[in-house]
Amino acid sequence: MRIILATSNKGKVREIRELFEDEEVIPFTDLLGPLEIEENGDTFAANALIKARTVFEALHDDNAVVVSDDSGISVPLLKNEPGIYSARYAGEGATDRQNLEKLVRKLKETGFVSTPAFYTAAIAVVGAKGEYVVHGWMHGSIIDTPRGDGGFGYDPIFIPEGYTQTLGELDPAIKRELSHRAKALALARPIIEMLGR
Ligand code: ITT
Repeated sequence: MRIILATSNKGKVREIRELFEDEEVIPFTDLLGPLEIEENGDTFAANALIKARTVFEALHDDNAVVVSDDSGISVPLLKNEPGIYSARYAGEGATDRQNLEKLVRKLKETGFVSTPAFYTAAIAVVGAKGEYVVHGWMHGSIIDTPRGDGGFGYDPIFIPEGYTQTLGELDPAIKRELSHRAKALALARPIIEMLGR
């Protein structure tokens, strides 16, 4: 089955490919080139739908099944910041490192060295036969000192529940099993298969 991914984030593309290793996974940019997508929704689900719909409409192919991922990290101590603003926490066009550094700075301001946090992923699946959104979560904590360079984004400061190492340090197989993305994609799989038939 062919899955078109509505994302430009290389970390997401890598992880989704690993989780769908028996399927053909194509980033939309390979087919359409760069596309301006305005993520102006106020939830992960709304933004995931905006991305998948925009790519589906641009493809003009009723057989296409488009999958998007809108995700982020939320820290209850910081009123659930950065949440849906995770990719632009340090400003529009900020790098993963700049966003992570801002979160470390905010955590340090509270005086805590560690605090609970969770990742959310909303996965939208859009095809000619319908539109669906599912979610997955991964709970754990963030720390004030990045460790390891595995994963992407906020992974060097995120320790999943039940572990002592960050996702930057842990074997990627552990993230593949536990992650918000893996959980949402497990729910999305039968939907993708149904829409792709
Ligand atoms: P697309 O919209 O093109 O998919 P994006 O990076 O802009 O790419 P989002 O708007 O969904 O995607 O922002 C997600 C941000 O949340 C991302 O930039 C990371 O900083 C963070 N994030 C999401 N999942 C993550 C993960 O598994 N590990 C680390 N950081 C993650």
